[in-house]
Amino acid sequence: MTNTVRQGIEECYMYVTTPIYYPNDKPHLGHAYTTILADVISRWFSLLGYNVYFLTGTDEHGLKLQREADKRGVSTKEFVDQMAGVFKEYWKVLGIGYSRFIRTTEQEHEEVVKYAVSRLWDRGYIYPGKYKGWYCTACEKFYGEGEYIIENNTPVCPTHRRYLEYIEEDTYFLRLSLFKDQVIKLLREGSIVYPKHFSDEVLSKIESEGLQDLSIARPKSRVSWGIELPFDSRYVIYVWIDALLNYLTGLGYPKDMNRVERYWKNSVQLIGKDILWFHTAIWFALLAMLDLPPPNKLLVHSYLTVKGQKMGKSLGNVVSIDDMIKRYGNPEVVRFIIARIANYDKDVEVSWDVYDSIYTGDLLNNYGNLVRRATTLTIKTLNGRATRDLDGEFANTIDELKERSINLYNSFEISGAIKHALDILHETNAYINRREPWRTSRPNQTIYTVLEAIRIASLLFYPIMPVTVGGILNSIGLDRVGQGLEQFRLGYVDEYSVRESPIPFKKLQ
Ligand code: ME8
Repeated sequence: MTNTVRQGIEECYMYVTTPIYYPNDKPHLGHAYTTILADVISRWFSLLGYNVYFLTGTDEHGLKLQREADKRGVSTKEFVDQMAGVFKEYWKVLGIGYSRFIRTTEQEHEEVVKYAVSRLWDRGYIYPGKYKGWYCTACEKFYGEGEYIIENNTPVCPTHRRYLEYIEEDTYFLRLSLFKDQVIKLLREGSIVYPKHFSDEVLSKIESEGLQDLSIARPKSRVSWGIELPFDSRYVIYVWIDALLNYLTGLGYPKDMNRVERYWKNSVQLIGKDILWFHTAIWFALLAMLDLPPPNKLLVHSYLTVKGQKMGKSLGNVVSIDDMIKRYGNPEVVRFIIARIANYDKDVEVSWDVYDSIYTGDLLNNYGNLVRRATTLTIKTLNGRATRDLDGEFANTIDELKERSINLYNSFEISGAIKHALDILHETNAYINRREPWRTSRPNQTIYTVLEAIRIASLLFYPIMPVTVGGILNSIGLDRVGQGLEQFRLGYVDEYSVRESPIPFKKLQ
């Protein structure tokens, strides 16, 4: 990936997406988790010079929204309009720099869904039939035998722990079964799904249960809030088919296929593991039916948990984004903590103790103190000016950590990338202690090298805390962050002009 950047940045396009969230309530820390990771990835590749298009939004159709609006006594349209605004507000506070916020109730999207479904119908991928089964409204999903739990002799949703509803109705099916071998091939041979064990999980499910045709229509008598099925007005389209297609609407499908192709080739889709099946078995098949390749990368992360249970509205154990912002007084600290704890493989338990120690250890004592120490030293011993004179030996140590961090960023391992950036700061603190620049009459080399190390670590933090890092760089005389890898070279800056000694992070109350 690094090489591609060097070859010519005008060629590099990237498409980053988050799931579109159900706006039945305000977003919680679980939604922020995926959205912050996606934003950091977007900002990282933009920093390298990629042309990144970042899509997020809200999934506004289906029974879940219809029922929630009924409960609150407002029309569904009014409700989703209001809630989409709430999501945008949160993302603004958290500095989420999306390129487009898509809503599935937009006319453009409705047209795309009708177009795509008509195409599937014309090609014979859809046929009428009857469906019987147990349905979870919270998941908007039918559960087959063996997939649900039994409590009091009644099927219960394994995710939401609530009773399933028995539904028997006429519907239309999508011939997913036709694409079974193709999906298996993509999962087995491709390196689309990361981490890989998630694709193995889907593979073994398909191998043991097959890939069943999917019911994709809901009678309006039961679900009225949805996009009408183009060839039978008694039905609306299943919310998941509607929702998945948002990723194509976001790029201008089908009107601007050049643009779709340009970005889709290098698409990076982030999801939580709860919606893995939809984004592999169903999504890959749906794309194939429309003659489109699967995404380039599907990044799947595990859950934020509270007492071992997935955090979620249905379980009533959500940690609020507001509480976290209030605690640290800076939304960018929330971004840092989330990026620092992020884990694709394992669930992460929410813990204020861990969060506090990240804040105090990494930001206040490590980063903040080093910046203060270095700037004070520059002002006291060099009148605020340090000129290029790199200590080659120490620069090598920093270089190695920097390369590791960049490589991890390029493979989407954000928390690992942060760890190496923090190591740069640790090493630099130790280097100052060893060199004691205040004791020598010629401290320029040490101080210049220290400022370079701070600059490199700051660049590595830039996608996570753009405003805070921008302020820190400013205080050492650097006005703007450039694009491309060249700026990551040690010795890149001619001269530092330190104006002030900032206090970027304050002690916790
Ligand atoms: O599933 N830990 O929307 P949704 C980690 N509309 N991530 C979490 C989380 C947790 N405890 N809770 C939520 C939907 N998330 C559909 C998606 S896409 C075409 C349609 C995050 O509001 C995580 O990204 O239920 C998860 O996949 C997503 O929110 C589910 O959001």
